[in-house]
Amino acid sequence: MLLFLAILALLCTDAVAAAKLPGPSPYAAVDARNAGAEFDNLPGFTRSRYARDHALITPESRVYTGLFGWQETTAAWFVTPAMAGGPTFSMYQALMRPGASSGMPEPGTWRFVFVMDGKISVRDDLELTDGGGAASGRYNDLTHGHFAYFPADHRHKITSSEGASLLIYEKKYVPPSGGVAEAIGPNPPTPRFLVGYTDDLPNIETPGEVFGLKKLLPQSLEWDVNFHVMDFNPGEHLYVKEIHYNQHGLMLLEGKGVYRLGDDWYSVQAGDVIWMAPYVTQWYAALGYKRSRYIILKDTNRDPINTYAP
Ligand code: UGY
Ligand code: MN
Repeated sequence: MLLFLAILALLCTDAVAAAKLPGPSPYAAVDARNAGAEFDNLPGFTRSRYARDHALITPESRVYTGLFGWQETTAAWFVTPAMAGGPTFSMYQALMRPGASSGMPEPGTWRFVFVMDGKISVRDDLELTDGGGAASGRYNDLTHGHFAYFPADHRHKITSSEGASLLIYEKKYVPPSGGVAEAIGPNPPTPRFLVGYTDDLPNIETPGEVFGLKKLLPQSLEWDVNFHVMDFNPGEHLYVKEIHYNQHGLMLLEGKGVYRLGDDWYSVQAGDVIWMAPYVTQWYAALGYKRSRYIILKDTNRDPINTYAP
């Protein structure tokens, strides 16, 4: 009996070792299955999907175009008000070549920049030609995980001497009114130019949920938006099967998993972008072997009757 168990153990060890060999594997069926998961160059195939109340935009669907006012930069737009469900924000990737510089957003529109790759400098101590904004500063060497918020009509410049990939969100600022204005009181502050680094921020409480949460902007009422960075270990998932009025623009920064959007279920991985309209059912489960991390826009601090029926 002991001899039998010893032989069995040896066979099992050999099988595991064989499965890990770098060369052609005896487990041809397993290899074929894995190769079949690499879809990106299958002619005409894409995981992207555009629906009435959500969209999944995967990397092979990105279309690059010039960006007005920017130098040496191309952009792929992910989310815009042109979408059928009427998002009230834009979300795009800006690819800055070495020596690139930014232009300004549309009037009345704030801009939030998250550095994906490469290095940028930002400054708002430019000569002010429109009378708006306060002179404050220059920040150099912003790399992955750094972010900057530029209030509406606040003159600024983003430059990159060696090139960078940026995730950018823009939205017309909705000032406080009604009950929010009353809560803030007279002479309300306005959102300010700020620069930060994601992993410098503490995780905040998420009662009833398991994921790690960082909010990149202050939570005070002058801000009409926040950006959440959410971390899940493999196997962790949203407990709430969320339905809410807020819209979302999400980029999966790390990991992979399954996203439920409405009645559809999607396999997603780092690099994928998701747009969620108000009220779309949403749920995520992280899978694979590494942490999932995503960044997500959430409109906040405003009565929806002001934001959606102005
Ligand atoms: O805050 C949120 O609405 C967030 N938990 N939603 C999401 O992750 N889909
Ligand atoms: Mn949500």
